[in-house]
Amino acid sequence: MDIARTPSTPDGNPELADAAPSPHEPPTIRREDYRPFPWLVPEVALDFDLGLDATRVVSTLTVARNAKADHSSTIRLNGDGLEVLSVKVDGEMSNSWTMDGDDLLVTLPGDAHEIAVATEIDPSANTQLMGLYASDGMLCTQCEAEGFRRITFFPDRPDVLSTYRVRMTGDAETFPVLLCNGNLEASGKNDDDTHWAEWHDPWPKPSYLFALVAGQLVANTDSFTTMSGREVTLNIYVREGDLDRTGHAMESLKKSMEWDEETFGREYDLDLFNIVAVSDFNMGAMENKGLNVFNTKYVLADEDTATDGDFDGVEGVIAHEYFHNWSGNRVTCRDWFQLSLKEGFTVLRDQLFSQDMGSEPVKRIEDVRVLRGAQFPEDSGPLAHPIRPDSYREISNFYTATVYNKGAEVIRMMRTMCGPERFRKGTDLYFERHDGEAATCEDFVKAIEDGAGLDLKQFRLWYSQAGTPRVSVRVEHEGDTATLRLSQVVPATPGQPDKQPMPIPLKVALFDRANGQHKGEELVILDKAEDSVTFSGFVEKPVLSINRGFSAPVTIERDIPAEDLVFLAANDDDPFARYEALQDLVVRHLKQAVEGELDDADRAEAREAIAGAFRAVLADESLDDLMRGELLVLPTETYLAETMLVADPGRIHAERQALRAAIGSALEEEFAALHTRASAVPYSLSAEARGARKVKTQALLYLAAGNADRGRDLAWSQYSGADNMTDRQGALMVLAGMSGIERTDALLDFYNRYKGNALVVDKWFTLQASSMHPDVLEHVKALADHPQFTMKNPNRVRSLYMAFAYNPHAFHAEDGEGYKLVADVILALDPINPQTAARFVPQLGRWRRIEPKRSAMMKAQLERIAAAPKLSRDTYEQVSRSLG
Ligand code: 0A1
Ligand code: ZN
Repeated sequence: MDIARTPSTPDGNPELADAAPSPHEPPTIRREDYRPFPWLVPEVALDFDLGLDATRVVSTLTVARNAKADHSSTIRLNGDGLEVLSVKVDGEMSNSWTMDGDDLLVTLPGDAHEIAVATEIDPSANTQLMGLYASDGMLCTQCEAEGFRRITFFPDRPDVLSTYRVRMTGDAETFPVLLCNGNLEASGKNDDDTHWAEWHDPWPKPSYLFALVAGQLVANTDSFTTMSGREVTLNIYVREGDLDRTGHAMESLKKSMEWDEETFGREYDLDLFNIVAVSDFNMGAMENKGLNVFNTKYVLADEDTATDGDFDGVEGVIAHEYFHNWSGNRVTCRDWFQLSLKEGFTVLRDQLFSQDMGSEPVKRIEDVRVLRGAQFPEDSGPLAHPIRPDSYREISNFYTATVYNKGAEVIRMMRTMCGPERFRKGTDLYFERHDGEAATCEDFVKAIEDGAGLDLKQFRLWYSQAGTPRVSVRVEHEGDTATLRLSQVVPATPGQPDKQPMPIPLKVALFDRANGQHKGEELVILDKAEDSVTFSGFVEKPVLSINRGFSAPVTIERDIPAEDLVFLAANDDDPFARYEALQDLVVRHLKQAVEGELDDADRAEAREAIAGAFRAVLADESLDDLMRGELLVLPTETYLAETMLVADPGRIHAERQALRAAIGSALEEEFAALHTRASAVPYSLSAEARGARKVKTQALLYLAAGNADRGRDLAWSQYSGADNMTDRQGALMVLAGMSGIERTDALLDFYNRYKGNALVVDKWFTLQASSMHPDVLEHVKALADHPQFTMKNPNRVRSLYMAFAYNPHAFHAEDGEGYKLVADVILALDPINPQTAARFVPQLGRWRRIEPKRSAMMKAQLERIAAAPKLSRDTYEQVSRSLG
């Protein structure tokens, strides 16, 4: 998951956005056109004769008319790039079939039949990494969303549920391990050098949950006893040299299994749970029934090669995929428009899990930072869509921060409105009602409504309306009464010019400024365009703390003086609100500075106030370092740009850097002392030691900005003395943004130390592409010629180019070269891996929100891409929406 982006030139066609649809325009699929499939496919038998360059597949489908659907005497079996070798119906060769584009249509005379289709595919030629593909000498699959049709002909839609019996045969040396979903029922050797295995998955599933893996793998094996006393064998399969880095993933898996039993009452339902790590993977991981396939990035971790953030990533993704066994697999989606049914809910589940495993407030801050960094820009741009979209051309483009992260926020709001106990009653009812079914978002809302006893009639608008609501809030005070005046606007988004007010649950507290206390938190639900709430017992005007815990995914415009923000930053007992007050203080200052509203004296005064607030954070002994580290993070350039109608990335970068330097020099001794204190804490995975590592690198960043020589020296000593990747990467990040021989030496040392470890080499590329160094663009161009760079591996492409595209000062280079580079990447990658290529488009798609000179260059690059012949469906859709 993880989660998951282009151009005009003299040869571009400026008229393209208005031109008539091209003959190659991919069709639009609409939610309202959903119809049940005319045929049921209760059983599937697959026979694979495996080879890296040629794999033969015979699929035998037991089909029966679906009494609940319109009648049709043909069955449409989706295919994608497949050739038919033979078709049999009820055991006899058949010629009552035709092709409709890539799909196979078979005419069936009766109500129940058996169809057997043979095909042959070339996994090594599959660079899209969808369907069956070769990765590093092994074979693996990725079928969500529409990859199964690249393996065999099938009604490849999530509402067709079947039980699968799979036989695999392959060379015993090349493929010693043969894995599939469910349980291994039999295996054996043949007379030649091949062997075979037969797997059966008793749980009916849609084709997107099918998986197969074959290759030279070793397993870390463990077990888990479920709440009803069943023993489940757990395996994490990796390449031989990686086995000693699977411990954290295994611990995370066992914790996830236990937590889901305790928190949601969900027990695992097979005797075997397999995870396989592969190095070529488009996303983070995949929840195939009983056989999760993972990007190595989310399995392998040890202290020498993985940062604390990587450890958290492994724990979160392991949990996410495991939780899908109920929210996704036992109850799946009726159609792809319902994707948030499984993804929003599962993201919420993994967030709650991680909150329970570590620090709840810190996890909440991190999740909100992801939402603001990735989802808010999506919601305010040309690609905005509701969490339950109404149409798409390519479903891969809808695995978005909106469907995942905003989807999770929407369900979190339901939970906030009813409380965890009632929410649990709602989810219990949902699982009970829909177990074994392909359900809709509406089914989920209804179950929460009935089970938790909530009225969600108006709340359903969160599923259909895109756009981040803006809430304005003001406190008025008269006599002993404080009145909270609230209003909301849901902004227009593509295809949705007019919006209705939505219920917005806001946790609020009113602080008495004399004693720094409040009389209790209240939940205010703003469900009208404008409303007000009164609170009595305030002799003085109180200080408002609102959207505490980020109770609603909205932006708050609060009319509050800077002193009150400083007050909240020091006194708020809600850690999120405290973080928010500091962020607001910084955002407010940087906006004014960027927009030219400050003279030198104003600027100095604001910087002093901010440095003062930071000083208080450094000195506050009631804070733990994990939280202190969060409070010290400056809002990102992307988030700052998002708060402005039209942003000037150059000015944002300059002002933010200058503020960091000002804080760094005002608090130089404090940061140096913090660095010394934190450096004395020995390595462990305890919260204390993790917190120390976090503030240590924060301190370095500020020191380097305030006093370059001192920062560089300290970074070098942190780098060379590091006994773990968190410290080493943190120091290298600081050095990579600076000039000097230390930068070159450290980068060279890092590469030589880790050049055999692909995940760490990815870090080496990323550190350079995402650095604050002024010559990033040149560095990235040179790195593209590095012998370890390849366009065929998505992790490597992301490590260099995605890091660059999301590095605002480099991407937004004044001469437009960053835009051109990203457009070149999209065009070069599109024929190899369209899914990954399309993920670069949204960055260029931000052109309307950027100052005019850069905006024109961004748009021109989008037009250059649009004019290219033979664009994939993925990239075509993203580029045309971005220009539309
Ligand atoms: N369901 C997975 C995400 C996923 C989606 C598509 C993929 O195909 C390339 C892979 C993974 C999840 O939410 O973890
Ligand atoms: Zn998921």
